[in-house]
Amino acid sequence: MPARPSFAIPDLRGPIARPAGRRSATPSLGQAYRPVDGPLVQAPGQYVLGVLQHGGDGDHDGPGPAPVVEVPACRVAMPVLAGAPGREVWFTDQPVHYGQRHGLRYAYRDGLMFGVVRCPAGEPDRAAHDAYLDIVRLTREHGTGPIFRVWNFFPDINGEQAGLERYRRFCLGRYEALSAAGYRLDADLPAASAVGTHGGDLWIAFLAGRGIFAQIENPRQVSAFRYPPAYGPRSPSFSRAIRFTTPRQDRLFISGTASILGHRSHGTGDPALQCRTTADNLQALLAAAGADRLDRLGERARWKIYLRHPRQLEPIREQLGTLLDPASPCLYVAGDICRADLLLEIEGVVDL
Ligand code: 3EB
Repeated sequence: MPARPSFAIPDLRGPIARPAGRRSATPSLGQAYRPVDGPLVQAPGQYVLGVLQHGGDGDHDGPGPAPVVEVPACRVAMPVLAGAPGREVWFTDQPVHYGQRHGLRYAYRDGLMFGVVRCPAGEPDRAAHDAYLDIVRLTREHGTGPIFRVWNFFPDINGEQAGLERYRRFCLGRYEALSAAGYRLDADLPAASAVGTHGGDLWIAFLAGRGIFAQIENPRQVSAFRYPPAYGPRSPSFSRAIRFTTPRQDRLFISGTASILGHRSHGTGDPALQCRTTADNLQALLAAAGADRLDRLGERARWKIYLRHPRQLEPIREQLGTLLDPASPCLYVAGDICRADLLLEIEGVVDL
């Protein structure tokens, strides 16, 4: 296994947040699952930051054209299975500036940024490395705060490439980039999801902003950034959850959460046990954040559930129906979890 990547690593050390000249309160941040064939926002006074669009069946971009040309949109080949509509929209309450730079598309307003990068997925280590450096560069140029939420999508995530699983290659490139950029690899890490698609490019979407950040780890799980080397030459660079507080709101961004206890996968081959363990893990994380119980969050929580085997949808959906609050919107999509023995993963946003 290569302990070092084959590419040169520039020195990008510097402050995580470089304040812009003019400082104003970070705008509000909203999220909703919206129909693919409808308008992006529900109400006047909502301005779209970006879109995560699921759908498609191996087609590179999913169904239909990009939502609106200038809106940063991640369009991943990840079929929508059930529940809420398959277009996740992030919006704010102030008009935003849309731009393109370093191969990224982004929306920016007063310290808050949503951006999307797309690049060929042939070498996930190199792609992740370059993409993360570009993201850090862009956020620093704009004086946003740190990256606090990231979604990583690419095909054949469990495939082996020159003796190393593609997910582990991805982790290697991400780690080296964030480390070169001066991120502390146990303290400054965003909440994240990393899920395999059914084809197409590597897509990364991110949110960065100014505010107060609290890293929340899961008492039932070894922090991913401390996983032992048996899981790959560089550990996965993410926090279990980030609490993002601004004068306007208080929100918990929950990383993709799966059936892992300590650092080990639990319930291999047993979807019911993996469901229960995942829900218990979410419950422990919510408790650590001082949030309400999983089954009482109502519309304050929105969940996305990634399923490795679409044929397991019905039993899993039935079981999660008893563990999650039925009033919390849930979107079920097909995606490969980044450990071959995991069958599902759940991410979420909770308003505190
Ligand atoms: C885990 O807990 C399951 O590499 O960004 C979940 C969320 C997982 C994010 C990532 C990986 C990532 O290790 C996998």
